[in-house]
Parts: sequence; C-alpha cells; structure tokens
Amino acid sequence: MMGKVVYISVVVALLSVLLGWKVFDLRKRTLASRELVQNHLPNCVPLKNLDNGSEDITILSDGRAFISTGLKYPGVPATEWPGKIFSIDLQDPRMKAVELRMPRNFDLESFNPHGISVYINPSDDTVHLFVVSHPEGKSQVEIFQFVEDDLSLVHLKTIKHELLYSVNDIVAVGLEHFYATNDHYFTNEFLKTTVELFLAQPLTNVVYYSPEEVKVVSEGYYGANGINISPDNRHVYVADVFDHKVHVLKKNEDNSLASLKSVDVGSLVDNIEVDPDTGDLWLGCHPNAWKLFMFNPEDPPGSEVIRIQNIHSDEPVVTQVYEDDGHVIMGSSVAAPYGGKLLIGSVFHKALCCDLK
Ligand SMILES: [Ca+2]
Ligand SMILES: [Ca+2]
Repeated sequence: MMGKVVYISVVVALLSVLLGWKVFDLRKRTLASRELVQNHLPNCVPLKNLDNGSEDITILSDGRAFISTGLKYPGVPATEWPGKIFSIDLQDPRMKAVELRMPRNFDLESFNPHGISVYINPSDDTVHLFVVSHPEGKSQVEIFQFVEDDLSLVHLKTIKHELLYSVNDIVAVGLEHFYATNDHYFTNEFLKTTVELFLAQPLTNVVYYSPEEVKVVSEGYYGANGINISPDNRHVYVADVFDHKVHVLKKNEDNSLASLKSVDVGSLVDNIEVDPDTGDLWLGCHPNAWKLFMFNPEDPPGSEVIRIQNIHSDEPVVTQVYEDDGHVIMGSSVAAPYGGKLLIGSVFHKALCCDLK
C-alpha cells in the first residue's frame, strides 16, 4: 500500500509542477473562497453542551432532535471530545441538549459518529437511529433503538460491507435497509486528503444496503455527501459537495435510483434535511471550504444555510437563509427546521438555534 501511496504522490507532484499548479488552482476555485456577507437570523443562541461539533442533526415530527457530535474527519479540525449522540426535545422551551446513554457493551472509545438518519418501525412505532461511525478511520453503520423513557440507546446491529468504505451520510428506508454516500474513492487517509482532493475526479457513489442485497445505485459524484429522501419516499436527494449541486433521483421498485436532474446551489453542500410538511430541502453549506481545509482561527471558515423550494418543478427556488463569516459559527454542515425554529450544526464548532422569522 505504501508503495502505491508514494507512486501516486510522485505522479501528482510532477503533474502539479508541469501544469504550473493549475490543478491546485482548480481545487481552490472548487473549494470556493468568496467573501461572505453577514445574513443572520433573529434570536440565534448557541445550544449548551454542543461545542464539539454537531455534524448531523435530524428532527422527528414530535420535535425530538438527534445530534451527532465529536466527529474526527481527515483534513478538517477535530475536537479531542469523544464521539457522542445528543438529543433535544424541541417542544420543551428549555431546549436542553442531553447526552444519550449508550449501552455498556458498546465500544465508546472508538465511536466516531458522522451522518445520521432515523427510521420509525411501522409495526410498533419504535425509533431506530442509524449512525455512520469511523472507528480507526474505517466506515461502518451502527443501528440503535431509542428509548425515550430514560433517554438511552440500545445497540441493535453493526453493519460493515466492502462497498461501505468511506461513508459520509445515510438515509434509512427499512429496519436494516438504507442508502449511503461514499464521499471518497480512496480509503487511505493521505490519498483522501491530498491526491483525491487535488485531482478532483467524479469517483464517488451512492450504495444501497439491505441484508439481501448491496449494490452501487448511483455514481459519478465529485464528493457525494448528504443524502435524504422526499416525504413520499419516491425521490432521493444527494449533495455533491465539490460540484456545488443537489441531485434528484427517482427511487425505483427494485431500490435502484434513476437520475432525474440536479440543482445548482452555488455553495459546497454538506447535509440535507427535508421538511416533512412542505418537502423543502434545508442544506448546511461550506461557503468557503478552502478556509475549512486550511484552518486558521484568525481567518475562520464561514457558514451558510440554503433552502430549496419546489425542487421537482421546472423552477426550483434556491434561497440563502443564513450566512456568517465564521465569527459566530464556523463550518456549518447541517440545518434542520422545526416549529418556526432552525437548528444549525457544524463539523467541529458550535450549534445554534435561531428563529426563522
Ligand atoms: Ca443525515
Ligand atoms: Ca456530511
């Protein structure tokens, strides 16, 4: 493996020199470094206990929010804080983020939670939380059952598969069934953060997983990242972070996906949340991701939230809802609306709760 790493690195170094760092320039443009305009929402407050990243957030229809914290991800700043899952009852005006109790037999040391998704079991209404985790930099999916009485998680299953090699986010569609994005082609950390970033090729994909069948269902993304599903379960949405687009795919009977179209967002889209009532997409974005990768606290990466309305019409409406230059919140990765409020989470920084009006 090291031989391959050295070989590819030498080739890239030579190419970069020969091309006069054009590859590097291209990546810098793709990663965006535009100046940001402050576009704040009213009454934003940082959520207590959530200062160590809140990469993904999802909210149930009863106001129960789940939040993954403490992500360690190659190439971006990370906290020493261990990986944990928090929850907030948004119907409770105290808005207190509580750490969910984990099962004793679960390896907390290596737990490194990333994308999350919730599935409600139609037969008994139990809440199943799917969590992408990266123990020792690898990828696997942990499935838990949420117990509201004592705010705990019961571990049901760990899923590993050779096609789930660099998972960023998932969307659960059954008890052990989900779609997952692979955000990189390489699994080696050095290759991921250097060679792949600078070469910028559409090598990433979306995988369907079920106990019976695992298959690549969509490919050709520069960086497949957030994934979610429409309220009627007929369409899947995939964020291509490096192509600044959201792709709309039709979910077929056999769980394959058919590409319908893509919508330009003009920012690096991370996670996607879908409003269950309106079908609007809420996107946590990195408006100057270059600053995220070249992190300098004196010149911090900013945050941006974008909403897409009427995505299935001929004229989807793309609106910037929030933007900050990084002095309030750095590296926003997710935005989740509920009852007139908006939760904004970040890769390694704080989480905010704002009023939408
Ligand atoms: Ca997610
Ligand atoms: Ca993500």
